[in-house]
Amino acid sequence: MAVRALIFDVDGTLAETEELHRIAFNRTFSEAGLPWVWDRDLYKQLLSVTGGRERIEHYARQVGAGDVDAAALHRRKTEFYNELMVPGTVELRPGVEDLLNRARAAGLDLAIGTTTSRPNVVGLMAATLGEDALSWFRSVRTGEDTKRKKPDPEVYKLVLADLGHRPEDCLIFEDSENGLRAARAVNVPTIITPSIYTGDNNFAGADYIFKNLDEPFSILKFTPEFIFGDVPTGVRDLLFHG
Ligand code: XBP
Ligand code: MG
Repeated sequence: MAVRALIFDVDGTLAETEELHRIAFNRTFSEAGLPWVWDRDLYKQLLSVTGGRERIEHYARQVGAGDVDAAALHRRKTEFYNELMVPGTVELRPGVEDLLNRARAAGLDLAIGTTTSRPNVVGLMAATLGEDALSWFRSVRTGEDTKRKKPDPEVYKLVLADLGHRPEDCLIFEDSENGLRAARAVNVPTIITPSIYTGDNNFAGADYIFKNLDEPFSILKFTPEFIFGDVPTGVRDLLFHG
């Protein structure tokens, strides 16, 4: 397996950002005078709807408040999110920065394929790796670039078209079932690192499941039929120092 590109999901994969999203949503609702509070249990359910605006629309329909301006609420939420996204607030998940640096040193292409809004990616990069880190990524495709959100594979199709590599020469890193479905739809080998809200997702079909990218053999077997294949040397050398 000649790995040529690493493609990363953002929320839950690069960093545990969903709590910050949840706080930003709640601040938005409070400022707007809406009696909505998304606690962790409710947010876990709502995360099955990808895309913050779509999530607001979905919830508004659920509670019979279909007349809210979801787009305006989502714009404000993105502002709150990036006010919160300052250095020290969020850390990259274990092993992520090290992997990015080793992949760059090995001459691999890096890419991002995410449902989240572009300002959130810019903010996360600046708050964790520094302003110029976004330039490490040859392709950055976000929620604004797609009509359909994960599990639709549109975002990963855009990334693959940007990169020009064969799907089998890439690796996708994801944290959720929706993300895995999108990745499998474009036939790219997928590494799952479950996140705080996705631990009980169905990851059947993932090529590898790791607790974190720096713990190669703390394999969490989520479904009986998940048979952990041996990590090919090429992948292990790339991901886990051989
Ligand atoms: C996760 C999502 C996003 C975030 C909120 O994206 O589904 O909607 O929850 O961000 P990823 P927005 O594909 O990175 O896991 O409010 O900007 O959508
Ligand atoms: Mg994710």
